[in-house]
Amino acid sequence: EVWQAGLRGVDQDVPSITKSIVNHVQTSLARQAYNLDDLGAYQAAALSVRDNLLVNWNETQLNYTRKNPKRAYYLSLEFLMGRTLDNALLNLGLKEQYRDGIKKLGFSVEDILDKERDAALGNGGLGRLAACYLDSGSSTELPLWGYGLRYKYGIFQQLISPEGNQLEAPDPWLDNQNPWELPRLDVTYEVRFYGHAERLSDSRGVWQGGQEVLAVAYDVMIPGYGTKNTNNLRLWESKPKRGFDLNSFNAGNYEAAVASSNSADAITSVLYPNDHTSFGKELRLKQQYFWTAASLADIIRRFKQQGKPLKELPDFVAIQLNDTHPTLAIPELMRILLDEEDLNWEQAWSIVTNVFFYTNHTVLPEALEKWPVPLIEHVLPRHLQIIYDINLFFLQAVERKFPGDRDRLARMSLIEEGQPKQVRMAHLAAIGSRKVNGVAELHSDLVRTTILKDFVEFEGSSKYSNVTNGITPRRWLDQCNPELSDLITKTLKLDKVVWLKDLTKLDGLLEFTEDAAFRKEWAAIKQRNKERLANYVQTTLGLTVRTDAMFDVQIKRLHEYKRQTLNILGVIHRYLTLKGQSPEERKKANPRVVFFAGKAAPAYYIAKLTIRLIVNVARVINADPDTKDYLQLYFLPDYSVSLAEVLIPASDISQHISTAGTEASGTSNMKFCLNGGLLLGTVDGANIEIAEEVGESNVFFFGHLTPAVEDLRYQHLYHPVPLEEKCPTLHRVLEQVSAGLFDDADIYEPLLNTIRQNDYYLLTDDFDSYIAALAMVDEAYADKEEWTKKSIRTTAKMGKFSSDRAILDYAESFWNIEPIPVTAKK
Ligand code: DL6
Repeated sequence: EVWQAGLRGVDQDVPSITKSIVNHVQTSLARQAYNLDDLGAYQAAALSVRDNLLVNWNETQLNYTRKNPKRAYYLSLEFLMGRTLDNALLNLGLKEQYRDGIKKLGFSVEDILDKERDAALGNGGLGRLAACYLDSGSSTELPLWGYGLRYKYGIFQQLISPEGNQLEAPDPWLDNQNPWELPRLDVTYEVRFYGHAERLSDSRGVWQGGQEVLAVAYDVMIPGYGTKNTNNLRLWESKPKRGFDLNSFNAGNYEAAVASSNSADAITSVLYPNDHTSFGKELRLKQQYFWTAASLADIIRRFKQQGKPLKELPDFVAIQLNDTHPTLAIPELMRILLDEEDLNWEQAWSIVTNVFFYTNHTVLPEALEKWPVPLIEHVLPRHLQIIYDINLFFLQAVERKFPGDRDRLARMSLIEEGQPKQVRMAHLAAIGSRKVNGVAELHSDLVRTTILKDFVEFEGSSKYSNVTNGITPRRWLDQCNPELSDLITKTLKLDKVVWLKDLTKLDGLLEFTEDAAFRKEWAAIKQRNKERLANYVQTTLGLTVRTDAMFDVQIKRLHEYKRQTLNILGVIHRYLTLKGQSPEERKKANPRVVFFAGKAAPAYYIAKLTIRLIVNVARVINADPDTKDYLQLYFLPDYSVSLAEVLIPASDISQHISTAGTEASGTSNMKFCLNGGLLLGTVDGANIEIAEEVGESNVFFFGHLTPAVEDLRYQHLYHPVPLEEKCPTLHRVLEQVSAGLFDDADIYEPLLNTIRQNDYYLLTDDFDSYIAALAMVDEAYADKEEWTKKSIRTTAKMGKFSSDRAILDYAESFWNIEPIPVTAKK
């Protein structure tokens, strides 16, 4: 009773909020009101909001413990969360109260929101998807936890040198402390590396010696929208098991004394900044094992607290593998069940193959993970034995179904022959999982018909399915575009919570497309969002953007397959065309401002050269008095979730122009369309499903289709046609770049040669239809009323792309879990 009486909620009226912020200033930050700056005000406000989250988080976890439902766990090496304060305020429904409270204390809520650093523990789409899924898991009240790594340094900060080169600086995001995490210094596990493994019987073994490292838990609360449910994201930090080696220290050998502690700390020190490449580095392998071993130990400890036998694990636990990065969880669970729990092979394999689910996020060959056998043998000797055993039993089964088909056995083996041999992680993930899915219809078809074709033939197609990605409408509309959100609420005459939790309700906007007053409000909001972006560019770069032009945006990781190069060559084509016109002719042009943002992997030379080209073309174009009224170009450095929140609501048209069949889904395409931006794209990934929803007349498609790609590549190799014959327009553009119109002559030759020579990504095949599509966009934009109608229709038809739909699909079709709402206290 004393405890019960002591338990309190948090008062949420404005006076209580100001009191709580002041309290945190004094007691948590040990600061005084008279010298409090925006950063201090942010920290105190964040701690005050955190108090609310903690109450909900505790109730949610207690509720799970009491009801003991089946739970799902999302294992992802990346969670690209962005900022938390604004999102937490909106999800808790406390934005207005905090706005008032903060104002009463003499601060502005916008200024203090701006002080938060992004949590940038991810590279791009895969990590941001994981963050959207956590938001949706809590909002739909599913018992879903995330597991990841607490990198000390997130994705690097991107700087652009005066010459236009990308430079990288570390991202010490934890330097100002992180009010959103709860260190759980009592939740720790020991994780072993190296040492030696022995077989004790056919299936059992023992693994000893080597290095032991501690995994320490940090919990991040994930508030749901319109519910008290607040799930958990558990991030692991590596720590040495022993501080340092006292013997070496006493002998005066300080370096040796701290060596092992340094190597333990290194495991979670930095996020690998590669997107779509697998490098086979030992530290990366250690990250993957460290994280999967700690997460599994935690999941099994929680399961065991129920006192149930391990064979019931699949009735209580579903584990989603976000790409192949956590695939070591499969041999690790086998190791635990065989070596520690004494189960036989059949029992263990049956549990494993009913617990795991695998999502593939790319079919690009360079991104499919393979680990050298000698490296696994060195770092994880027992796991290599288990992988070999899994492979043996699996290939025996394949041989029984397809007797004598040796090529098939070689193709399907977990081990790729070569110097050295390599373990194919996608094969291991596929055979160790209950379900396998791609992330958009086309992509899932490609998974089934290309990289995992043999597996579909062997196991049957019902295991291989699709879940099209989604995005959370809370962050990607309500938070980033509050005016549009308010207009929608007013127009639909629905409580905001209703349509933000059932996005198909946006459909109701369709009947207003013919309402001129509504269109005027819609267009005015777009205009103000463009001014907000222009303001951002003015304050951060000191450049003046004209806001009466069409805003054309391409923001994503720099990669050849995403074809930012096609876009910049299109911009140069437009520039050269304008230059060739008389001043009178030029006046007919539709003014356009083109924005690029995105990071290149530090070692990706061609992608970095593309950035340099964009920056230098921008320098020339923006200074040219003949054209600057018709064409402006900006490369915005250091792309982040927070920058996307400013760019996306401001776009009239956005570009998603990957070579057909290469972009698994894309998710920024969904974000732009949700905010009433139209889409210019190839027939690829989720672009296709967006067009199915909004209607082909509201998107601008161009380029060759997926089935043509292989043939075209074959033609390039065996029947090349000189560029001046094949595509004279593109030839003219490349000649100007080579001649040094934008930078030193020759500097871009390596980039241009990828197009002139092999052209793997088909720029020469798609350039003319791309230019034609850009012209169609110009023509459509000239009729502003019609354009606004298209914009409204686009937003109205985006219901399918809510991440709530996607997560509920995983919950029902894969994990078999149900919503567990936090019940009101008695
Ligand atoms: O599924 C999320 C996201 C997709 O939207 C992108 O199309 C896809 O390129 C991306 N894939 C990766 C693969 N990386 N690895 N490993 O990031 O996933």
